[in-house]
Amino acid sequence: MPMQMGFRWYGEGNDNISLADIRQIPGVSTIVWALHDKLPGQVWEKEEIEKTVSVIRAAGFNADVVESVNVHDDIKIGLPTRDQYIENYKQTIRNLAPFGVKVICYNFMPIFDWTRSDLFHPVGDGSTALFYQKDMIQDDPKAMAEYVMGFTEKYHMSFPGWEPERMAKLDELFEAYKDVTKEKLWENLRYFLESLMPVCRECDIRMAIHMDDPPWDIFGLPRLLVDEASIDRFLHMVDDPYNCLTLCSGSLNANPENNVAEIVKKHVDRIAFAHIRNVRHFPNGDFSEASHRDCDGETGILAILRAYHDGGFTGYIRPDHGRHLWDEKPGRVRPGYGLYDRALGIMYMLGAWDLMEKEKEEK
Ligand code: CS2
Ligand code: MN
Repeated sequence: MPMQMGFRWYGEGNDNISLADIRQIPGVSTIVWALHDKLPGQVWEKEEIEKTVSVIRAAGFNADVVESVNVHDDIKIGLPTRDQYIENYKQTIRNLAPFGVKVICYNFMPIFDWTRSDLFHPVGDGSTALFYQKDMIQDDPKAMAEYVMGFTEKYHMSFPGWEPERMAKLDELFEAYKDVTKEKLWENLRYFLESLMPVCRECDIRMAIHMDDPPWDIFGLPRLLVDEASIDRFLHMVDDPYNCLTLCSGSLNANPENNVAEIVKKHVDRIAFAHIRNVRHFPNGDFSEASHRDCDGETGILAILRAYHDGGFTGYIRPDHGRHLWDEKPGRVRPGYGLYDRALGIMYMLGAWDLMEKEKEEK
């Protein structure tokens, strides 16, 4: 089974990009999807799943990867109510299985998903990209949340992990997390995964945790999946072939100390889903997202692709955030998820991959 190329799609009426557009990108087999109107903790019903999957299949793709089934805060906090939410999560896994879903991507970040200070920062060539200005993300989560939520309101888009229902209760959420130390959060993650593993085995669905983005504590909230040591810890903690990673190169390499290619070499068997994103670092700790071309950032895209290839990777891979190009202005594109740069990224990845395959055949 070769590696399979995916493309994240937000669904009909929720994404300016159509499946017909995606069909024209060479080599894409898999649509990475989700039911974006579901709140964390709700069961995904079979009829709802069927609706989206049938649209994806009719366009000639498989729907093997879901990103994400988001985890309810009560599970992360470790409240007694978590057991009901874990039961709901199991039911969602069971409901996804008959539709051929093989991988569920999720994250275990308290309160916020990816965090940036600017969603449309000039890259220098006329395009824009997501940007992180370190001194703007220090101690005031409200300012950052208002910026992101202001954007979502203005352009009528909501971002997964930034549900307005949750963001409206920021004070309460911070209060609820106040005693959740890093060790508690690890314990709560273990509890969650150990409960799910039997169902995952029965359904042949791998749980694939996404790296924390950025990979350090923000606003006093602990973050777990941040480097090689924490990834080792995670995989040992629940040492099960169904407990896997979504290895996001750009999230990890926001810390330039993280050598992503080395981590791929070490854990290729436990990576169910590869996110390829390139990052450009600035000396003051700021970073910008970049094109997938190796020399446009410092993440080591070619070394990473080589590590997947030579490691015999047979999982799913997708371009992660790209820049916004040409007519992709605010309001016309989901930040990080335009059509053009991700399509270019795919061609870059497949170019490198095809060449490595050729070299292997000739040997
Ligand atoms: C992001 C995240 O890096 C990424 O892929 O866009 O929002 C990611 O989808 C979630 O953290 C996964 O749960
Ligand atoms: Mn990612």
